[in-house]
Amino acid sequence: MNEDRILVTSPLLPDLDEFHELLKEIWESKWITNNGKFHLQLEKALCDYLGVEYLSLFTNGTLPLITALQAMHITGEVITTPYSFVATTHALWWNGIKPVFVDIDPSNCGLDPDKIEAAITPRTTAIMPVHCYGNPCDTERIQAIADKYGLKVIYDAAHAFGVEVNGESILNHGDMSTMSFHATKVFNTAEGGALIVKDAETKKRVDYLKNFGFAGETEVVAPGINSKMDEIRSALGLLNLKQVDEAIEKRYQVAIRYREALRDVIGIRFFDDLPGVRHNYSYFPIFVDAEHYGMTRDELYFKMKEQGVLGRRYFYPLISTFSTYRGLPSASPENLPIATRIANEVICLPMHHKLSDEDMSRILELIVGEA
Ligand code: T4K
Repeated sequence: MNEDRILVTSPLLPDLDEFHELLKEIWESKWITNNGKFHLQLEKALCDYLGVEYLSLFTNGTLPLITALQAMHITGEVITTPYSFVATTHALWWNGIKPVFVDIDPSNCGLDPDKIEAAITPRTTAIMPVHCYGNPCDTERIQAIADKYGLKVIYDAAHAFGVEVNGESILNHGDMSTMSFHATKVFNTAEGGALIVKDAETKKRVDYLKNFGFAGETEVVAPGINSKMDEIRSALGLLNLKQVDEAIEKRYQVAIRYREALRDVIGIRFFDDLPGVRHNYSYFPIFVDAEHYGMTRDELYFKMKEQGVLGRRYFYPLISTFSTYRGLPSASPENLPIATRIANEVICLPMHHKLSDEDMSRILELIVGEA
């Protein structure tokens, strides 16, 4: 492995001795999964940190999506975005639900509320938007449409750890929100995730569903799955939570430097902070307009790659172009012109708490020609 490579991200890891201490406790207790002490502590700590009332931990960020749909008995068609990680749409497919792709708003890369109503049919039961890169969707307009047509809203908030709008957690919008705590996320438990719900009754149901549907030693109330977070990952989460604010602050400093250096580069677009939003700087996407920049996105991407700077083209190709989905009427590029263009323009630059000034100079030199 080339030690000089700069990767798109680097996982937040706690002090190994501190982790050892918690591992010792786990070893001594001989309780390593199924609603253990650290699992309960992490659920509580995350509720406090995120400003939500009911959160259920999961083993990854995909199973809460699948479980949310199960918990609300969603069927038929669900309106969603093609501009996301495949897990968003796969969760629908695994529930036998037909995804209906709607185009995105270039100002936040989330579902475009102006285009949702035209996609609603008598079979539509829900909307599943994504707070892409942690940019908040237009939750008010999406909710107004959902209320008008009696639809549920499930936010895939995998990127939105700690994001707030006017001091309020973004996770309190819609009927449910899901999170990913994968190694590549701002906050991680190696693999992990969560489902945020609105009331104690629903949390109870979700907790049954993630434990095979067991509501007691001998009673199974639903066809559940196994998606319980174990004690080792929960302990990792508790330690990472203590340092996540510092990591977000470091990411913010990276974002500032990128923005300063790229502001006047013709043909490169990026996001600025939105008023009233506490961002988490989970990703730093740039969008390359080949005509004005003088190089295509892929030319820049591979030039960076050759030099050991491994950005990622999140989210290219669009989910709607994958073989499972491309036959759907809503998957046609004509239906998704903005998402299609943006997927061909995007590079997520390296963004993490360990990025050094030298790393950033190297990255920027490749894009701007100066450090
Ligand atoms: N919804 C949305 C909107 C999502 O973005 C995701 C996941 C999900 C749902 C599903 O959540 P999970 O079930 O995954 O919890 C990565 C992640 O695996 C995935 O979690 C994430 N989104 C997606 C956007 O990115 P890959 O295939 O790009 O990962 P990989 O292995 O290429 O890693 C990316 C870079 O991260 C590597 O270049 C190096 C670095 N890295 C990675 C790992 C795993 C490390 O430095 N250390 C590590 O341990 O999908």
